[in-house]
Amino acid sequence: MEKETSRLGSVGAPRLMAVAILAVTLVGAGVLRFGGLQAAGPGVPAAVPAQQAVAAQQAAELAALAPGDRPDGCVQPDRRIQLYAVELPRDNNQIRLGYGLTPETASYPGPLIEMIEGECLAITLHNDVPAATLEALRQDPNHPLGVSLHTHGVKYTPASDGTIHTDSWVPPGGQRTYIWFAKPRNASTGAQGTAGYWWYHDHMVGGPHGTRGQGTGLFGGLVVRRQGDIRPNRTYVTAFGDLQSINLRRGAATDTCDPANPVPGPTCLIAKPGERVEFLVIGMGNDMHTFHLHGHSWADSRTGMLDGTNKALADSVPVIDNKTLGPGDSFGVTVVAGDSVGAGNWMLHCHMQFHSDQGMATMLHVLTPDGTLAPHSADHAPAAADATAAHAAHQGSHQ
Ligand SMILES: [Cu+2]
Repeated sequence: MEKETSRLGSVGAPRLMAVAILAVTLVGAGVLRFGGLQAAGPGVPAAVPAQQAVAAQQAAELAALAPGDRPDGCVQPDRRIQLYAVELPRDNNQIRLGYGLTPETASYPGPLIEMIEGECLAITLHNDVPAATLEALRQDPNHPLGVSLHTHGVKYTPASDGTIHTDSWVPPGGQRTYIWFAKPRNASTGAQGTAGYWWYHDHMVGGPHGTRGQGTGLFGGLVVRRQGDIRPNRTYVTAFGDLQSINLRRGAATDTCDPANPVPGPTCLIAKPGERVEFLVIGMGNDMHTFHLHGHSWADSRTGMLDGTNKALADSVPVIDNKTLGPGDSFGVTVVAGDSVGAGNWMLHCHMQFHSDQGMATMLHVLTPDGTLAPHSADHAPAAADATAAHAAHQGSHQ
């Protein structure tokens, strides 16, 4: 408990620097990546000319954007990152795509993008997905082949909408810059700002709504924070989707932690006792779900943990351990891992019972002091093969 107290005691002071946060994303794994131009450091002289050329090209590209391509209040992007859409290895012969800050680090879900209110972000999307793959995913032979980047929650103009009807998509081999503005709250006008938990996704692959893009992996989480928000130690994105999936996986495939040497990632949700663990929960596809986590509860707030000792505030925000999620919804959940209960394996699942029965379940592993998983005996979910069979049976009942 001593460790936890000191950790929590230190969070009262704002941790965000006044400068725009770097292109740092913390993807479930807690891995820090530096995106965009910052990635290539001055210690690599050979890369500098190329880097300068890219910077010059991007500066020209941004300068060419009409003023109307920037939302009101976003004078210049404070920060820019590169985002790559790529094809990933198949999963049970299913095509998998992913976004990454580099082509090599693409994943599903894609990188967590963090913004702070007031910040303007330029994201250059590169379409590295082979045309043949996009063709295989196409639902209508007349639909153009391309990918896009569409987001929720923040401000953008039609040029950054990422849809076919605004012609803001990217053909194979192409690139396009999207501009997002995390507009701050304005108490005098009543504008509520953009702080909160959002998601981004393709809106192009397959057909005009990007249904096949999301369904094959082109999605990720977006968090807009405020100065002074209590920062998490780790963030995991959990997208609940069709086929009883969490991040497009179900059953045993949702949890591949090595008990002796667990490596955090989309299929290995781990935390040390006392860490603030943030889940960005996304509803994809067509079904309703619920997000339920055993042994933990959270304040159902807009931007995470509540700060301070304001009783009226604390009492106005419900504390819950289960939350309903519809298609397109997103919210955030921040818990103190193992609070009062220590190391253990805590089920995280959809509480629509037939969904969890069919494999919509994984675990938050609160680690032992030696960094391993606490022992647990029975499997929490059916094997993937069983889940597939159960799913097939369920889908059959819907035909
Ligand atoms: Cu569900």
